[in-house]
Amino acid sequence: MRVAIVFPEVLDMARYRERRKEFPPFGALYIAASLEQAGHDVKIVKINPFELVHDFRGFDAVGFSISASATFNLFLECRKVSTFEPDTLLMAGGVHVNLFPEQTLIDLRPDVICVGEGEDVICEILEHAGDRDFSSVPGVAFLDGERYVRVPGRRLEKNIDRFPLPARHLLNVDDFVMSNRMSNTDVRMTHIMPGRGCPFPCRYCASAQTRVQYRSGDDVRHELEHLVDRYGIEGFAVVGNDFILSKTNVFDICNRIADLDLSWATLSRVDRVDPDVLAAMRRAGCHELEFGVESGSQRILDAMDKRATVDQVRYALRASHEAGIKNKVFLVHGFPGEDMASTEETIRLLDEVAPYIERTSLFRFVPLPGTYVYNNAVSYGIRGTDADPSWDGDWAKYHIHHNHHHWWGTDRQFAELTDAFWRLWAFVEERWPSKIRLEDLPADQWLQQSRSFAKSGWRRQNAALETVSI
Ligand code: B12
Ligand code: SF4
Repeated sequence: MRVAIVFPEVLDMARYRERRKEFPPFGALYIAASLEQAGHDVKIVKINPFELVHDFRGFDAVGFSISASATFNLFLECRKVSTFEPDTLLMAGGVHVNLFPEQTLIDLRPDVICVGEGEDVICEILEHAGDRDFSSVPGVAFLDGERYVRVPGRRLEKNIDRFPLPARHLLNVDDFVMSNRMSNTDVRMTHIMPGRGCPFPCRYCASAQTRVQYRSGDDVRHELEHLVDRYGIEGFAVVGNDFILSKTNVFDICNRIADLDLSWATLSRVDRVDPDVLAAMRRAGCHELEFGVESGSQRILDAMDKRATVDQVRYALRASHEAGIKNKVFLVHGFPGEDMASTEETIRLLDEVAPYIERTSLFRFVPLPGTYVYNNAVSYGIRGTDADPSWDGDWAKYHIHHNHHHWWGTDRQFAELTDAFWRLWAFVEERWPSKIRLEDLPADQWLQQSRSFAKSGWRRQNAALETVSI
């Protein structure tokens, strides 16, 4: 069958004008690879706020890969303004679908959705493209008149090594091989995903407490060899959650890739590093560790349920630096409870550990759908979620770049928070200057255009639906 998989292209918001690429859409590429392995003819189609009209005639099936809630309105608009054959099978999957299955069915009107891992499900869905009876496919959901039908019973795959490598060849090479991305070097690099899931409970993160699936060192090596042979990569960056969840897995991967002589970067929590793991990573070519530090205030770290301490931040940065690895630090400012005092604590900590930091990335807190904060919006005083009577249908506001939204607290608290953010921003900019000036950014174009697709006055409409599990 001819299948189109549609994904939302989000250019780096910090370099929107340069159309600088982010990393590739792994969800779309993994299901595309599975489809190809099953003998289907697959095309990957990008959408963005300025390119939404597509002609899908000639495709037997179209799959929407809704990788983040912030992009849901793009799909709604694309569905409305694009052309489909009357009998084209419409499917949807991805993070937003996993969080809001019924609403996706009601709003986007696909024939069927996949809730969870998609590699096997999408192939089984296509086996039923003719009869349109999906009731025997575990992991899907669909509408049957006024009934929301969920077919449970699909377990997460234990051995994800068996999934084919992401179908990168369906993208242009410059969509996934880059030379300006590896920690201020010109190393020809790409991104890989050595595992999925995270057991930690951070309250601002939509990946919290998801089952972890590891790939073996052999499988990661196999992917890297392919990337070296076919695309000439000299390095890679790890995408996903924290790399160092199982030290056994990290040693396995490091041992298997060390002789490839690649330079690489990865994410880590501050509490996961020790001298042995750092030495093994450095020997295997690790060039930069990107630590989720988030805050220098223990009160805020505890409120986030980060399960990490300020002392662990100090230790991790120093130990990594001493192991010969460069450090990048991610910061989130504005979690509920943040104020000028906690911001000052962050500034003091950064000042203290600055000798060990090469780069920083500062974000403002956004209550992402699927997070603990979002699901407990009332107790956090978070406004404007989809469960709120004032919900405006604007999913684009859950974009984490340049988001200066007033999410929680009184006007006075927000004014203090805003002052505190700019104080932290000025400190970070002075110490680790970015090449662009925040006030010059045109990212608003993306946001404004996306927000214009919000269906104002939209309300949850699924109250009348009967839910059936079969
Ligand atoms: C890589 C990544 C990115 C990359 C690439 C995004 C992309 N298009 O794939 C970049 C850097 C561009 C990015 C940007 C953003 N991201 Co991001 N990103 C991730 C990350 C780390 C991994 C995603 C991934 O590849 N997962 C692995 C794949 C295999 O899983 P998957 O996508 O769920 O796909 C599987 C199933 O869902 C299903 N499936 C998927 N599509 C389809 C389609 C069909 C038809 C079917 C049948 C099945 C199916 O099958 C797939 C294989 O099993 C996740 C965190 C995480 N660990 O999941 C955050 C995450 C998805 N991102 C998030 C956010 C907020 C964003 C941004 C909005 C941030 C921003 N800039 O403001 C943007 C939006 C970009 C976009 N285009 O969607 C949030 C989403 C939360 C939410 N509720 O919206 C997450 C969960 C981060 C977090 N921890 O909170 N992101
Ligand atoms: S922020 Fe990192 S450690 Fe925390 S839940 Fe998300 S992926 Fe896991």
